[in-house]
Amino acid sequence: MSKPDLLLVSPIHGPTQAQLDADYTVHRYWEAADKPALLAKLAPTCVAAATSGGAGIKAQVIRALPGLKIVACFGVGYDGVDLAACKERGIRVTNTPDVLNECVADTTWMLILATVRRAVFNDKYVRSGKWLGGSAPLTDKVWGETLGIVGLGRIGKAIARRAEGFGMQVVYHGRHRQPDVAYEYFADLKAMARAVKILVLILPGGKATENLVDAEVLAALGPQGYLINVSRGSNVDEAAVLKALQDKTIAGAGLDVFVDEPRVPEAFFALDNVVLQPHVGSGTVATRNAMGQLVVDNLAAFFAGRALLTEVPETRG
Ligand code: NAP
Ligand code: 8YV
Repeated sequence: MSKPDLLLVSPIHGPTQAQLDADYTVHRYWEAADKPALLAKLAPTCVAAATSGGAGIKAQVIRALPGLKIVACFGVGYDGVDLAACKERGIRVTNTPDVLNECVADTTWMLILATVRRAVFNDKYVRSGKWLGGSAPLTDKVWGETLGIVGLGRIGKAIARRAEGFGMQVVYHGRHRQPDVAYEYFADLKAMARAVKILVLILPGGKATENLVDAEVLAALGPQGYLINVSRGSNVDEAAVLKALQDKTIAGAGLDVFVDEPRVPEAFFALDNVVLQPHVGSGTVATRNAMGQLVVDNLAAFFAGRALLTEVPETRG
């Protein structure tokens, strides 16, 4: 029996691609020299696509595949998917929630500690022999400070739980106050930025949250404050973050995500008050395998006519 076609829009986790290759005839969109010709060839038969949540799938690709019925995203965020185009056509979208919560929270804490306690600066201090000339400068502290979380969802709550071990006061901002949460809620992001030492972003990307952290929020965070972004680069005004670091109008930043990944503005490289990571929030072997398994299982459920495991709320019936 011939295997069903699957359009793989962007590269994803290697072992997951190998699993998909075993079960489907996979067409790698990003590698196709003639993309319109590939889509025209697949139009009569292709009902399924897989992609990373950030790269997603554009309306123009969706329109070219009239039989498309499912888009399986590798990633909990699916800001790259044109949801309006999917909803219009009744195309179902899945993502990979929950299985990555704890590793993304660990990464966030790695960035908080590395940024505030200057782990990268101090590593260079030892390697360059500067220690022989005297002790490294003292740093700010993490323990006992106030942590503001923008997006107290599945991952935000895992970050908050870890803060309890650091004796910190946790506060949060989102569109809604959560009645079952004891942490203080700020409806106003600027007011929260003024109140915290460390501001963590772990909310979805996309148009609704674009440039949420702008120059005004950074000014409110102030010269004693640290910004940690593990959400999406688009959630911050990247030029404003760079300027705030250069002018030291914020104390520092830990950044896992960028506007035009993997291209990072080189001006960041010259600064020792920022710690940079290559979008590795979920990047452990175990977590990426679990995310990949969800992609595989959602597609298998779809083709077997079973309920999808993790469909995004916007396309659920
Ligand atoms: P989630 O459970 O859906 O939580 C999202 C939170 O964001 C909710 O508390 C929501 O609260 C808040 N939110 C949504 N829209 C908002 C807005 N316009 N303004 C302020 N707050 C808003 O999602 P999750 O599973 O924790 O994942 C969160 C995000 O983390 C993902 O979408 C992805 O972008 C990012 N992520 C990054 C990595 C990485 O590798 N760096 C890994 C995984 C996830 P309200 O509804 O009350 O606003
Ligand atoms: C990426 C992420 O999926 O889950 C998300 O939303 O940002 C990450 O886990 C991962 O980098 C692969 O694209």
